[in-house]
Amino acid sequence: MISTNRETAPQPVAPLGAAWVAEALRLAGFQVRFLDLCFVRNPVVAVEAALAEFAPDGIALSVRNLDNCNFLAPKSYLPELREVVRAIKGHSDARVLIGGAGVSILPRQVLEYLELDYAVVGEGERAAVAFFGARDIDAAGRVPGVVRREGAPHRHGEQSRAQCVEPVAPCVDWVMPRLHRWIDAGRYLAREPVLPVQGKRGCAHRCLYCTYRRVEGESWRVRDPAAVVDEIIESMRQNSAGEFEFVDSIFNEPEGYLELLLEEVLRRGVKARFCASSLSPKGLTAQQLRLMERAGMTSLVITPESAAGATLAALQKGFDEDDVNRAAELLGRSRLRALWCFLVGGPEEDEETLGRTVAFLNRHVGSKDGAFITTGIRVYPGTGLHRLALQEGAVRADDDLLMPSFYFSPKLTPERARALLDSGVHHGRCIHLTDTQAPILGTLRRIGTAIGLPTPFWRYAGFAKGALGTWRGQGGTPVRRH
Ligand code: B12
Ligand code: SF4
Repeated sequence: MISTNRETAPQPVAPLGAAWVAEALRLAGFQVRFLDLCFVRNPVVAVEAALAEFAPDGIALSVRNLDNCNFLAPKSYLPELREVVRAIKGHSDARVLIGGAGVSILPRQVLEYLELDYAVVGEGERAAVAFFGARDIDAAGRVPGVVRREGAPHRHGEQSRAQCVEPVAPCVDWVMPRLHRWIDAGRYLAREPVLPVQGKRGCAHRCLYCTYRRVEGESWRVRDPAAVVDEIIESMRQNSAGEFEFVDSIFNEPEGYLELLLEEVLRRGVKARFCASSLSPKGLTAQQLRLMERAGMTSLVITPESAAGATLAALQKGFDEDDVNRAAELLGRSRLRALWCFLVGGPEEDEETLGRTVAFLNRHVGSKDGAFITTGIRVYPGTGLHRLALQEGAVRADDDLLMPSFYFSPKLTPERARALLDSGVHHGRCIHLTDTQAPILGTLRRIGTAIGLPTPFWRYAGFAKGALGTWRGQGGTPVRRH
């Protein structure tokens, strides 16, 4: 298993998905070696050395990110990945399978670009076991969830699976990912003392721009809370981790699950800190926030994306301005630190709607909180946003969208949006996506971790602004491809 992700901004993230698939392969009886490319100096050299040492029969490539989704400073990770794939092909005849979130979103395009034959869409545990266990490459290519590149070897007359991009059958029998077995968790913990944990997969909503359903599936599938807590306790012991981030698509859905999970944390007396990478404003209650505090949650990321009704409706978020304001009132009265995420420049965004978001930022992002601003929205095939972007001429019909393409409302410009935010928001608690890519932040994170600064690190954004002074400006110009 090769985890190919080398991005370290906004922070290096432990390869939980790759570890999960590796563990499933191990439990199925394969002898598995894990190569994490995140911190290696030269990925091609590292891969060649590992191939020489281990000589695998099968190679699983995990690709989390395709690009940085940054309209103002876009960067694709695929050219570097292609070098890695070429090194693999040059040194090994092993059966290769590629998977991961990035691959699940654009499987055919990724296969074409990398000149690989087989990819998995969605969860990898079952598909990888079946693929590597298949008696021949023909049978491997027919495993549910596996997508085949056009022209890849297959039996005469058999229907090509290149068009079949349905996610693999739901993973009902969850295994435990056991990060400690696969990665050097200490290297991640030295940069931010938090490890990821996933309590559920899927999302039943259909927001206009979103790809998560492609990666995780279209319905909620929750893990037994006891198993999630077992994993946390084991990770505290094995990795010496004290804080965990729930990376579920939405932490407070489906209804009732967060209560079961956090009650289990309390029942087992787990003394850890927790945060969550995505909460919906919809249906949030004061009781839930109190339970989160009691269970050890100290911060959360909440993702309204806009505070204006018209933009929320156009993004098909399934909640309105009142829901956002009500959630803000509740969070404002709690001890939890909230990072409010906004996508600026969505459909229907204009000076009026952005003005409502600016007013929200001034009113509700208090001294314990922060706001994270992303300008422009990455367009992916098959989404409602793609259809809209085609109608409005924001992307060309022949663009396969593998290289980053973005939507930005025709009623505003990114420069004007930034000017409105800079002049309208009366505090320094807004973090822009481009700011998080400043290399100096890596050093600040390491220092923060070494001296034991309390998390979340985004709370120090105001202090880091000086260090960012020289960096800002390098990534301020939007890139329009069409
Ligand atoms: C939580 C999250 C974050 C958190 C991570 C917190 C943490 N402590 O880990 C934060 C906010 C930090 C973050 C940052 C970024 N993220 Co993010 N993130 C996610 C999210 C919501 C969940 C990721 C996760 O951990 N899932 C849980 C694990 C278990 O699932 P998994 O990795 O997908 O693995 C499963 C399958 O993919 C598959 N699989 C994985 N590997 C393999 C290998 C093989 C061979 C096979 C067969 C299968 C397989 O099986 C696994 C188990 O079922 C996803 C969206 C999503 N729903 O997937 C986006 C997502 C992965 N992020 C994305 C991006 C772009 C980023 C950033 C680059 C954004 C930025 N510019 O800052 C950074 C990069 C950070 C980095 N260093 O890599 C994109 C990637 C797509 C793309 N366009 O490239 C996604 C898909 C969101 C999106 N826009 O659609 N992210
Ligand atoms: S944006 Fe969030 S709520 Fe909407 S479909 Fe995606 S994961 Fe679900």
